[in-house]
Amino acid sequence: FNTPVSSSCVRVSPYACQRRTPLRDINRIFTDAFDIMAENYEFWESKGPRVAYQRASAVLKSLPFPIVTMKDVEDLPHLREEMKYIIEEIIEDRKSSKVEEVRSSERYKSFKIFTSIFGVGLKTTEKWYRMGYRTLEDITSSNCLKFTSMQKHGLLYYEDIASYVTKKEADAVERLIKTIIWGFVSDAIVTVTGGFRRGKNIGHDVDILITCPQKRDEIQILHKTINSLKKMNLVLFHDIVESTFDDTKRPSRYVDSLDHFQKSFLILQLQKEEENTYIHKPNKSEAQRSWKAIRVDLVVTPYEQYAFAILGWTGSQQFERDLRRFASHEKKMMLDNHALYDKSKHLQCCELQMIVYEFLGIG
Ligand code: TTP
Ligand code: MN
Ligand code: MN
Ligand code: MN
Repeated sequence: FNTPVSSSCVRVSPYACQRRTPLRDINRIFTDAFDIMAENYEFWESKGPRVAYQRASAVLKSLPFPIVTMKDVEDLPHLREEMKYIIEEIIEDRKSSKVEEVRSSERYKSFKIFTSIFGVGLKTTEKWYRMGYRTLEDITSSNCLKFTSMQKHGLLYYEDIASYVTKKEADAVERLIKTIIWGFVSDAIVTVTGGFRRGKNIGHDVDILITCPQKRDEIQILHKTINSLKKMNLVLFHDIVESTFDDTKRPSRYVDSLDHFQKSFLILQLQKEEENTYIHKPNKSEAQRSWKAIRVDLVVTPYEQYAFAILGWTGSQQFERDLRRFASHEKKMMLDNHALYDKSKHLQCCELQMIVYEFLGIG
């Protein structure tokens, strides 16, 4: 037996990067509720409340004990009164009326579907919703909507992409990409990041970071890799974004800003190794195919920025946000996916993210 952990002996840091968060979330009933609230605020583009709910959800995800009474949450950071009210409702009748109202609202349901289409963001979703579209069928059967190439492919492989990528499939993608890249740069470093690096066994895509010690060798890797994948007929869609990194510029102060690495958002065709690769019950067309469409992000970085890129691409979103907030508020430094900046000093060449942690004083 494990010693039961109670709320009275747990101190929770206000920074996600100073907390240990178990993979299995024992307070899922509460965190799901908060995640829905956060998502809904995101759909309304209300950044403040969205971040507040994400932060509160992350606090609850780190708890080593299940919430049973209001006493369990009274000393926790980032929990606002309205959030405590939701917790109270759930403790009392297993659900919150406020959250159920959101979950069943037409707007939330449509936004959830539209934003889950690869290539469709909030702007497009809002436009479609304003035009009166509500379901996926409304979108696919419309004759007056124009789609980008990304969206066309997102709709074409919607079911595959909406079903989760399993760890096994991620491993297969990793092997494939490594074999190709090592064929032309034998000392390239290839690392799976994102949710899988955090130990999750499912994800919505496979995030892969690539670098090599030989300076400037990395520049051709992405194009060569995609050409090889194309020759093998494995590319269903690709979109290459070239690097926009400018080392004369300071990092963005904005903690949620994106990075400037060269990258590609792909849909690859992966041969099914076994029958049961779907978490959900596969529909007819999926079941008939011998392959599954998988979303893959490939990111190429200069060698001296690799540690920061790995750190930034591992997530979770809340961990990254708090790591940056911690660096700036507690250490007066700036951290982004490219470097850690100490005012004028420019720290790079870190081989390991541990060095970054050490520098920030995080255990
Ligand atoms: P995601 O792949 O969106 O998320 P995830 O891997 O944590 O979860 P999922 O299973 O749903 O895929 O992003 C991975 C991390 O990469 C996330 O912490 C945000 C970060 N990221 C950047 O740093 N820069 C970028 O340009 C993008 C797109 C993501
Ligand atoms: Mn991911
Ligand atoms: Mn994601
Ligand atoms: Mn990704």
